[in-house]
Amino acid sequence: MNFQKKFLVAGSGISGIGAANLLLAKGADVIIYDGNEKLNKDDILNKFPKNSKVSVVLGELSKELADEVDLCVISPGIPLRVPFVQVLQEANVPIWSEIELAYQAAGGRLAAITGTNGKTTTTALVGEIFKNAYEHAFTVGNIGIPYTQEALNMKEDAVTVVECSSFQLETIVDFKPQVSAILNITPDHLDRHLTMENYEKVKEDITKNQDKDGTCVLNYEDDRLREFGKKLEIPVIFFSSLRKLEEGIFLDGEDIVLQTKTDRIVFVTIHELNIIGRHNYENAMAAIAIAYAMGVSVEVIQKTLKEFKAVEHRIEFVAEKNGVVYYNDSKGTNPDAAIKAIDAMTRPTILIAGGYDKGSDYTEWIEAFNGKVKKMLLMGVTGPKIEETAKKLGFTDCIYVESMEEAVRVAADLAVCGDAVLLSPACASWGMFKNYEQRGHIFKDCVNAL
Ligand code: UMA
Repeated sequence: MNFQKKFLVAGSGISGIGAANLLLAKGADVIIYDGNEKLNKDDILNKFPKNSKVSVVLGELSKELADEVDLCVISPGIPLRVPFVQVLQEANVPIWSEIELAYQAAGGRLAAITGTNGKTTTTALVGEIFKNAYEHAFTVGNIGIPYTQEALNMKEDAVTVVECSSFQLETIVDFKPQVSAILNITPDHLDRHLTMENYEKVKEDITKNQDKDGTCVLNYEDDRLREFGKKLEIPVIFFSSLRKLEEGIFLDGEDIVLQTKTDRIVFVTIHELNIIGRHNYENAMAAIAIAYAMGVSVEVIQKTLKEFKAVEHRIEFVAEKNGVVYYNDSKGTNPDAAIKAIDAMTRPTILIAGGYDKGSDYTEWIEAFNGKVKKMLLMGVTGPKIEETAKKLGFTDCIYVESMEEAVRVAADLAVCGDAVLLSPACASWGMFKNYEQRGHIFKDCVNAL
């Protein structure tokens, strides 16, 4: 692609900085735009080498500036309906996702993973398999390392796995992985995508440029994905944790088995894995299917599966204090993810929940408490909405807390030997914390300080 253009990079978070650095390295002119006028321009400029061809614009975006730029690379956290995007659209400026820019600049082969839940664990596992299989392997995307940050290091022999959020997929153009995967689709981010149909369509777009040389890995137990897979005109590998498939990857008793037209390969038994819960067996199956479709040997996949440990912030064991076990599931940012954490609990549980309002419905999550949750400590703006739903379902043991410090202190006071304390908010962290990682770290610090 031709980089001798004027690019507007929207957002000065890690994606924006990654995108701007890539463009500068290619000789482009870059304007970084951020809607937050309280940011300090020099702080942003200091992230680049001196005399870089980069300038910073904060606050409102003028029509004159929009007329000057050839292309906008947008950070995932920016919704398309904000006014400055409309100014750009009126000026006919193409808008590219940050992952589109990285894709255009990178070499080598690519696997891309999306889904409402499990995508970080699956991406991390595929990344480990690639690391064990290839000399130049990369793990990037929503997992926390911007794809643009590494794209120029990806030469023709590179093998990359990218975790894709719906936010990132919304503005792809030619993005074309060899192997794509959609793990599941349940309600999330409806404040941004507005309807389930929009959200599903954006996720399914991960396959939109793939052809018969590519493969798509899909969850057979997700009704919509099953139907989607049957209509896809590219090879599909289904996985299922609930039934044996004629062809595909599934649980056969305690074995994870791949059945092809000609072969039956037993990859691992679930007891050999270090990740627990049915959702994690699904993540392992998806990872096996992706790696197998990318051509990794059975032996390398098997070895990595046995070594791989749970990812931070996902039902992560923190500590045992006075017979009470503390788990950090800060990545439980929507009801469906939080149900998986509740399901994995084997002790009476004090639950810390609540946060930013993404427009989720909490009914199924509270129903999943199933007598296991003794008390729920609520924080953030969703507290009253959660309490209201809980009351309707007959759960009345709610206590409001103002901070994570207070939540952990109250939980420790209430817990008795044999209980679990679980941070699994069912909500995003925004508003109280920078991100779910910060929320999880603060929780762990508070627990360790008890
Ligand atoms: N901004 C605007 N206008 C807006 C909104 C934001 O100018 O309307 C600016 C902010 O002022 C800020 C910048 O945009 O300066 C932030 O950009 P960003 O929100 O895209 O954040 P990044 O730091 O670039 O991180 C992003 C992802 N964040 C989001 O999608 C919200 C990270 O995913 C991802 O790890 C990173 O790119 C690298 O790819 C986080 C996330 O919460 C973990 N993802 C969601 C999830 O997993 O559910 C989708």
